[in-house]
Amino acid sequence: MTSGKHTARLVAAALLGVVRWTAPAETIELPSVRDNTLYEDALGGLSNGAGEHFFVGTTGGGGIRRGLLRFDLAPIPEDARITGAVIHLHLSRTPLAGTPVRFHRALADWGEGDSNAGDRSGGGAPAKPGDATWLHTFHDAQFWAAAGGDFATPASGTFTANGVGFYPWTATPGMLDDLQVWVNDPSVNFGWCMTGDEEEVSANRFDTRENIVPSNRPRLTVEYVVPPPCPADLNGDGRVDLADVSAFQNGFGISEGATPDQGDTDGDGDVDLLDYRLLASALGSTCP
Ligand SMILES: [Ca+2]
Ligand SMILES: [Ca+2]
Ligand SMILES: [Ca+2]
Repeated sequence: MTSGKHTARLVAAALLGVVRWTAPAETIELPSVRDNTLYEDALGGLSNGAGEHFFVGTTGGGGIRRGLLRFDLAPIPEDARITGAVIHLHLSRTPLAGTPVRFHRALADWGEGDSNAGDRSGGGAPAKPGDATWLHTFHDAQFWAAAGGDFATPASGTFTANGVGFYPWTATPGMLDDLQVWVNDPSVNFGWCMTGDEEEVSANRFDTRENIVPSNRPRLTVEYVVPPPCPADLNGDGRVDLADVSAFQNGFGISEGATPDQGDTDGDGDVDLLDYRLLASALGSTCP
């Protein structure tokens, strides 16, 4: 492999978050902790915080619906590297197959009050205190910067709904980025705002965490690895010093299967100058 290709592979691996630390990947399953629907409404008076469904798309009457969905990632260590995720949703009613469902990173906190639209949930119910609405993050005193919710564009991931059923959607790289940001800084985890086709009749009805059937409720499985506590301390004596540099020199050039004690400080399986950069930046420090 030429050094140019080698470097390109390293950069690609870093971008993809590919890691091969000796610690095995952990998998955790998390339930939705909050979900709601933004019902297009100039008065911001509709919500469905406690209802059994949320909506994404456009109703037969032309009203836009956007879903809000949040998972609490606190069980995952803040220094974990997210390596994969699957979001599990149950679609329980749809006007047609083949509609897009987009996940956007929500940019403001939002609430879930006691409103419950029951069987007529497509139309929403009068918003209750603390509910998210088309205008409010928390009804009736706190507002989105923009009507219809504050969320990042373009979407982090787009999928296609093809009729009623269970959807295990494998998180896209953009969604893994969202999860990584939220794990590193829980204060900005406002979950995803989900949008659909806002031009055609397309309102997909998904089941919420309040759904009477537990297996229909949204959940997220996340795979992650936790880095060794002090990756530059190659010999494990609690300090990063010249003895570690010496160990690195011995391992330098290993192209695959390297372990941390051989100098693979970044966990990608080889021992190269990227590992030395991490070692050099920690030189002289003691481990926590
Ligand atoms: Ca809810
Ligand atoms: Ca050491
Ligand atoms: Ca390496």
